[in-house]
Amino acid sequence: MKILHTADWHLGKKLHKHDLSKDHQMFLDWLINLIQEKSIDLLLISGDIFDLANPPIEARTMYYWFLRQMIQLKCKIIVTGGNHDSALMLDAPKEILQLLDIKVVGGATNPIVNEIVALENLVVCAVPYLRDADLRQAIEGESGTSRIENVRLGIKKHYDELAEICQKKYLNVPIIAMGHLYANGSISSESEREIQIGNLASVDGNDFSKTFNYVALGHIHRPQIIGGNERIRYSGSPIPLSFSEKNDQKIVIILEVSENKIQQISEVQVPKFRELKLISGTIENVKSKLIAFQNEAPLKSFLEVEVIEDNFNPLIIKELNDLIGVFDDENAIVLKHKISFKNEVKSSEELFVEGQNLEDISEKEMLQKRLERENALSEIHKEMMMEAFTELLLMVEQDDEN
Ligand SMILES: [Mn+2]
Repeated sequence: MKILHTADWHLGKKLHKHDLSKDHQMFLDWLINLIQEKSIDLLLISGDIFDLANPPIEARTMYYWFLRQMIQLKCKIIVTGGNHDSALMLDAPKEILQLLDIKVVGGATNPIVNEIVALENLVVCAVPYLRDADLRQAIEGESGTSRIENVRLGIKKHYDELAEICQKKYLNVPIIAMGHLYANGSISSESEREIQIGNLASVDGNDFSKTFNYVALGHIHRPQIIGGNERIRYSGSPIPLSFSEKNDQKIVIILEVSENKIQQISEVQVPKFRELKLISGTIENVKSKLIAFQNEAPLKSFLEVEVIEDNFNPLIIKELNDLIGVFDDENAIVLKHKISFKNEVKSSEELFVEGQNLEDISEKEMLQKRLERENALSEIHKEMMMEAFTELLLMVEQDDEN
């Protein structure tokens, strides 16, 4: 039996207002081929299928189109919800999808045993992203040292309960757990939204019971192994979702199961459908680099332009804006541009470099910048405000999703 682990597709995602639907379509076409070629029997998608709780129609169409291809290939699917997904939206068609060998677990289930999928010779604990309310239920009557510790304990307890059920009920079969969470020591990029109290309540690799022969994680967009443990992995997103991922090699993971054991875990590289590139230097450097730019990927490149000059000169700002304004190339699109002057005296009034878009600044960065201007506040007060703000943000986001 062959299992493919992927996560964080973020269908419907836009990068600086530019639609990534072509990137997604190319990935899905490639994935369908791979599943056919390698005769994959089971596909695990560990959360963040969609980028938004209420995704655009095109993204939903793409999702259902893909599910249909899997039915034709006789590949079973297990889909779990991520922090970007609406649990209710994902769950809405689950009854009918179940009939088609597609298991959907949008949000934590009650009873928890509904998260367990028993297949021939394999058991999957399909754990979705656990929201605050799910965790509060889990640890009711118990108290850790802090709210952060409680979140960690709640997650651990959820997995421990599933492990216990599996130990009793399923003997001598490999057991896989899915999850959408922030694991301790993982290296994130700029496109994940912070979860579980600003990532403070991280789960440790050792928190996962030894009962799980493999833990298929989602949430972090860079593929990685957790705590040096080969059996706990993030597949990462299959396409870059921010400029910070421009140099990442994207992958999917294939597990081979035979004789009731996971025999092999291997990575398959996802081809680069689109180049994301930083073009940096003086205005003259940037001009010549833009003219000389060659695109080798099938889709137009996305460029980030950064001009760095020594001395402040408003004419250079104008020159850059004009350059970007008329830049029209069949190879590339400039998605963002900015300029900075090395010798410029930084005052609190010029908090942002010229040309930085508001959408590139996270809510927390904005508050951070604002707090930097508050000389009367102590560092501790600033930290407390930031923590309270982080909690509020999380509440607003979770409200949006439900
Ligand atoms: Mn994600």
